[in-house]
Amino acid sequence: MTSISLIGLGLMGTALAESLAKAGHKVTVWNRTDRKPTPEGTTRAATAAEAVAAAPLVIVCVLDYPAVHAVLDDLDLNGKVLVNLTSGRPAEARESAEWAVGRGAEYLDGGIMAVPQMIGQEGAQILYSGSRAAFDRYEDTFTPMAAARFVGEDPGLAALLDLAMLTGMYGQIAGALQAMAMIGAEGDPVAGFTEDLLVPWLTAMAGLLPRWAASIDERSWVTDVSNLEVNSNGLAALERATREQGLTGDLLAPLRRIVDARTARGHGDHGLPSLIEELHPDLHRS
Ligand code: FVH
Repeated sequence: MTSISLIGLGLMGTALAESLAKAGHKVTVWNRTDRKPTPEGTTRAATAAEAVAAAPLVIVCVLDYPAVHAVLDDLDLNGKVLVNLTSGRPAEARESAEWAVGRGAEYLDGGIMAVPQMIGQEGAQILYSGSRAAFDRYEDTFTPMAAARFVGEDPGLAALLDLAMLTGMYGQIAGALQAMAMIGAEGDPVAGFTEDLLVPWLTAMAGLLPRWAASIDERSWVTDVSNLEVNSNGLAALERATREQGLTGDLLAPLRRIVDARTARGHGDHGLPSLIEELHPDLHRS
C-alpha cells in the first residue's frame, strides 16, 4: 500500500482517485472548491498544503498547467515525487519539470490516453516521461489507474505523444463528420452507414499508416497507391458534391489546399505522405 495525494477532483481526477483507493492505496484528495464529492475510500484534506504533506507521491490532475502552478507554487515539494497528469504542451511539461526539480522534487509528466470511464479498465493507458527512477519506484502503484508506459527522460515527451495522438484523432473525427454529413444530408440514417461501411473502411485505411511512416522516414515520395494529382481530382469532386448537397466542405478544405499547392508546384506524381514537407519548414526540400 502506498500513500498517495491526489490534487483535482474533476471527472478525471475523481476516476483516478477511485481506482487507486480501490486498489488498496491510502489516498488523500484535495479540490479547489467543495463542489465535487469525496471519492469513495479516500480522505479529503482541508488544504492543498495538507494534501501534499500527507504523502511522498503527489498526483495532480487539474484543468491546465496554470491551475497546477496556482495550487502548487507556494507549497513545499521537497522530497516528493510529483506526477502531473494534467494535459498540456511539451514546453509546459519541460518548464514544470525544471520548476519541480528546483524545489527538490522528482518529476513525471503524464499523458492520459483514456476517458474517465476507461480508468481502471483494460485499454486505458498513461504515458509517463521524466524521472526514470521515480517511474520505476511507482510503476506498480500507477497500474490500477491504467497501463503505465514510460516513454523517455525528456519530460516533454508524454505531452508530445499525447498531442500527436490527439491530432490523429481529430483528423479522423473531421473526416468522419464530413462523411456522416453527406449521408445525413440525403435524409438517410447515419448509424447504418457508419457501422457497415465507414468504420471498416477507416480501419482498413489505418492499416496503411505504417507504410506512410516508412516513406516519411526514408523521404521517399514514390507511390504505388495513389498520387497527388489523383487525390487533387478526388478532393475537388468531393468538395463539389458536398456543395451540391448544400453542405460546407470546411473540415476538408485545408487538406485540398495543400494537395493542390504541391501538385501545382510539379509534384503531382508524389504520394500523400509527401504532404509532410508542406507542414514542416525543415522537411521542405522540393
Ligand atoms: N476528461 C477527459 O476525458 C480527459 C482525458 C484526457 C486527459 N484529460 C485532462 O485531464 C485534466 C482534468 O480533466 P477533467 O476531465 O478532470 O476536467 P474537469 O472535470 O473540468 O475538472 C477540472 C479540475 O481542475 C480544477 N481546476 C480548474 N482550475 C483550477 C485552478 N485555477 N486552481 C485549482 N484547480 C483548478 C477544477 O477544480 P474545481 O473547479 O472543481 O474547483 C477541477 O478539479 C485536464 O488537463 C484534461 O485535459 C481529461
